[in-house]
Amino acid sequence: MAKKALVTGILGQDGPYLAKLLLDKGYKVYGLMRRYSNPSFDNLDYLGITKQVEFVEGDMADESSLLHLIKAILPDEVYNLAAQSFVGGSWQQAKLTTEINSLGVLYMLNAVKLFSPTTRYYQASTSEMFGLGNDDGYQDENTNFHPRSPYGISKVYAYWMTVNFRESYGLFTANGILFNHESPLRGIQFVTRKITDGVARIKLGLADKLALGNLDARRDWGFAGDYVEAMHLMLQQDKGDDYVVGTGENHSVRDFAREAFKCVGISDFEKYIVIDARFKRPAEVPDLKAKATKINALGWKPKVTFPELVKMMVEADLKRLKK
Ligand code: GDR
Repeated sequence: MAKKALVTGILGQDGPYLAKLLLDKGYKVYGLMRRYSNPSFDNLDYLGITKQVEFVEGDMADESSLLHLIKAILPDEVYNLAAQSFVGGSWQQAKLTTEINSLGVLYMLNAVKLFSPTTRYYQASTSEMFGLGNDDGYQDENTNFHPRSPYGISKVYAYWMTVNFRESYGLFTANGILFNHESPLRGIQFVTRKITDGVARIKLGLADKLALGNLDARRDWGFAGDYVEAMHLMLQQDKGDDYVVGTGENHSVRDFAREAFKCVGISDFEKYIVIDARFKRPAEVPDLKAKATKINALGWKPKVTFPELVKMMVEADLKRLKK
């Protein structure tokens, strides 16, 4: 019988890539959806899989909906990708961020424990938990957490709850501590997509400036399509565990912009950038770089390089805007 996977965050960036991977492997994929008046299936459509996903209604903030769904589906695997995932917005919406990213995880784990304790559970943890974690120049599974935003704090709670359900009740749970991962499906408010969209607009004469915040922040950027393979791999192991996932290379926001402008033949790129304080954060995470040897040892490696990723995103935005 086909394995059943419940994917939350199905309309986001990672949900569609993961759903595609699981469908290709023969899974039946259930996608958790909130009750929207106007949901956007664009990202699933982009990968051509909207019709293959079975949508189920529920909300991470509504425990009873999750209890009901887990009981009804009895999934082999749950991938919890649902989140208020925008770090920059989490200061303004700290409570909502906590309800979805922290309590939602508690509700989901509880539903699994009560109704489907053999389900394998994946938690979308994040490098934002490290924050100012150490100054070794990289972060791995042993790095301490010092989150710098309500978002990062909400994810630390979820991380530990995921560990605790493993240790307390013997559930198979895994934390994927993913560093930044991008794609043409990335939301427009995140810096990479904001840059590639802005560069495409400037190239096509639709804009003349690109407003950004801190250009010096450094991130370890990989391709989302590669990272969903790591998620699946974690749940195929003998026991649940926690893994850092990243490329081991980092670049500044300025580097990303330079590379993106280079893709459209613009080298004097800084003249198009204006610094807008609204895009700076009350507390910044200055520098993240993964040491992913643990997941590498399971056979996972990123395939798309930094220049390939930037080019893929710029080209997708050019194509979209030309339409
Ligand atoms: P991040 O991603 O906060 O790392 O979290 P984001 O792309 O928003 O910011 C990356 C860095 O760029 C700086 N920056 C700007 N950011 C945005 N959004 N807009 C700007 O104009 C801008 N200018 C500079 C930021 O200050 C920051 O340093 C992402 C999310 O997907 C999380 O959900 C996920 O957990 C982590 O990646 C891993």
